[in-house]
Amino acid sequence: MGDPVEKVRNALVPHLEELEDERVAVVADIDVDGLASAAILGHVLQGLDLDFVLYFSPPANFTEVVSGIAPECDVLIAADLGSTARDAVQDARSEGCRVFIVDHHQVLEDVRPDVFVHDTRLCAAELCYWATLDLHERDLKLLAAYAAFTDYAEEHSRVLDEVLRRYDRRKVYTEASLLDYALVKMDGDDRRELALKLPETAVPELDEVYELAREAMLEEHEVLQRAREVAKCLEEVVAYAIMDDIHPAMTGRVASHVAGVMGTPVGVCVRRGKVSARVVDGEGINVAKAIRRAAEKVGGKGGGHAPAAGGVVPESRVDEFLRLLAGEIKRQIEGRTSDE
Ligand SMILES: [Mn+2]
Repeated sequence: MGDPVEKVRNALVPHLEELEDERVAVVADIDVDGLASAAILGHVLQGLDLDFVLYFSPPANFTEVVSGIAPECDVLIAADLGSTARDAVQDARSEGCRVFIVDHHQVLEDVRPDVFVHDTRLCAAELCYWATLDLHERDLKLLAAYAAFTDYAEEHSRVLDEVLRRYDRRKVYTEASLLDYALVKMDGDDRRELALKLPETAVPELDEVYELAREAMLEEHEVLQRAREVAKCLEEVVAYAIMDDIHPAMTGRVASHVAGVMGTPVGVCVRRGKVSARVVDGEGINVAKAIRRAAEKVGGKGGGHAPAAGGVVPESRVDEFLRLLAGEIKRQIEGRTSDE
């Protein structure tokens, strides 16, 4: 596969440099990876003196958000999104919009953007970082490093490596975590404002980040306490909590927490038919694959990364889905054991 950094280095530069009067829209995911991607792309587009707007969308709303934006722009850049959105990309292109995608999610269908910067080994912000490197007027490594950490994309990250040689890891991880929590309490306007500030302003200087992070941490504390009370176990391999009233950004945190508390390799949180799953201990388990197979059997769908994935299933069939999922995980574990 080659070195991912060399593969994407400056890949976006010629495509951005040839833009002049085009209206550019950046659509990024709502987590730190999306925020840092938007911050890096925003910095570059500003430097090129282009007309651009930053938008944020969770993956589940991407198609809808794109259909609203596409008529208003000439170039659409999807960051940390898009790899699984064939129809949205097609629709935008048929509106006369050129589509650039910078993403690290697994490609399951034939998406055909005009420009595709893709590698599953680096987080999207790091792909944005390397793909625009020669256009940076400031050092943006720290932003990409925050995302590599919060997206669990540390293994192949070159920016995180370089940043940790320069700074103590407590600084890097604390700032990344503060952003991660604060984002839970932010709306689209807050995120846009923050993404535009970040290339110029250090996280410790951002009062709003501390205030919102504290609110989110308190909420998480309360949610995890309740999760422990409702958590149940299936086949000794999956722990799950069904919590319909929590903030959507809390589901991944609940999933890993219940697994840790119950001592299972996989944790799941279900919120109104939306599923989040995390592998906490179980090398070789592919929870994205397990979710996809179990969800399809109950008329839902799913996907993501091997250690962290999500899906949507009909609310009336959640119990059935969870049993199927536990069966899939169990099969994966047993398959692996028999290979050894
Ligand atoms: Mn990401």
